[in-house]
Amino acid sequence: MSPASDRITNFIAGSWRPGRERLDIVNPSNLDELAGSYSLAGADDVAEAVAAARAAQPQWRAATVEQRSLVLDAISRALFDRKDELARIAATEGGKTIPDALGEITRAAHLARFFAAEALRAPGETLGSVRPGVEVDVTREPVGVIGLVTPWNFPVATPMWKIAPALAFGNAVIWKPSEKTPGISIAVTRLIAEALEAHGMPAALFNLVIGAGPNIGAAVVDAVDAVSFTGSVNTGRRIAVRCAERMIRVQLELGGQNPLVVLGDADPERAAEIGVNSAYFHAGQRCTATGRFIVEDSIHDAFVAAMTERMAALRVGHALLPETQIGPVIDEFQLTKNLHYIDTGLKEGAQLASGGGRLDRPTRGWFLAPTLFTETSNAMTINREEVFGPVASVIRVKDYEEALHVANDTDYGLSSGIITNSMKHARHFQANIQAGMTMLNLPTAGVDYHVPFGGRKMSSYGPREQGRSAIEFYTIIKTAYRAL
Ligand code: UN1
Repeated sequence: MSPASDRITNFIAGSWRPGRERLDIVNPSNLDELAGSYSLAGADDVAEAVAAARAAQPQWRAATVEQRSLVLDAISRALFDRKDELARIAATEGGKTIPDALGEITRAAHLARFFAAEALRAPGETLGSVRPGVEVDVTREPVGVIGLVTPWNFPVATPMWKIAPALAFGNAVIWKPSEKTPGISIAVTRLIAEALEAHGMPAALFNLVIGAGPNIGAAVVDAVDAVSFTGSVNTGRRIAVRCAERMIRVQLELGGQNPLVVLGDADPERAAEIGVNSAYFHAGQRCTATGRFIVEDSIHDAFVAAMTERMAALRVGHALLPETQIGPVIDEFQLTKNLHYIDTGLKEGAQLASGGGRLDRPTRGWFLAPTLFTETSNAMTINREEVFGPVASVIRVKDYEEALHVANDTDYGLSSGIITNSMKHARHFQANIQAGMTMLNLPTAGVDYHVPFGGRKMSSYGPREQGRSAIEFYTIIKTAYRAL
């Protein structure tokens, strides 16, 4: 049940297969070290995976809710039991610090446990009819074979908040993770396949195909019954168009340009502590990270001073060293993109308050200094687009009303936040911010696993993920009328 060699990468129709093209992953904390050697699936692998998943799904659909719950519970336990081994893989290939990786894997284990319980709540209701002698049942059925296309930045938790409800509600899965994090995807697939087989279920219910979006991702989207995607707006839009053409359901979680408002009554030290976590932890590679600090004039200088002091003390380095707080960005593509945004910020007139360039460390890695711009306007490119790196800006505003206006003046609407002690402003902000999630005196990033996750505007499309909302996407309603 385990891949015999490094290069046996894809899990298709219940068995591990070698792919075609070789895929080498370099450790982003040390470019002289290979994190692993893998291989990419081909489009015919996807076709075979979907056929096998389709053939296996009726048995899973017919399983009792307890059987499904037990499989989810076994996945949860395996994640808890193997968290150290998994964290090391995630840190080595993805540049996450070990505490970050452990936090993510623990979150994934809790997600699987949450859906182990949800699987038991046979959803549905019986209603009276408007016609005498008739009853109506509203029941939920699995959708079929779900394609999950997931990113590298949360390579365990984001997939698990799709995989767990997909399986809990009786679907089969084709998983196309980012080809930047194959090692952790293989490790997670192995434990899912083991959990299925240990409970007498076909491992072909769960398939892993590793490859790039344009060929493998597209082949998945063209063959499954529904697609849940987390990633960029451009890719998401292409997937949504294709799903609309095929008239299958689609759920997208895309980017953010998340605002964190700091009002004048806040404690600058507390605001900076929240701000540093919000913008820079995990090298800012979170769709929920703060990109824009929208700061009232009266606290602006004190806030910037507290931020830069804390930023100077941040320990950026090799992800596996215990003292490291912030690891490298994932790869050269991402680093180049981040540096390009920094350059654009400077060209458009922003001032650098901290960071701004690459860092040298004892190992060669993609280390970027946490970067803070000041004197920025909301019209600048760095404040309109999602940077997806350790880069954030301060926008100075005169009062709360202007802060709210600037916060909402964006194409995105994923997360948001405000730091204040004013009940009046806090309540007004939470009621009027155009975002899917909003935080009071908390970082914009860092969410619970048992409540809905998602955004508005260009940040999300389709029903919410996580919590009790997840059932909307992963089941389809049937209305059954009965004359007695
Ligand atoms: C978080 O902020 O805790 O890609 C999670 C992302 C999201 C997860 C954010 N899917 O950053």
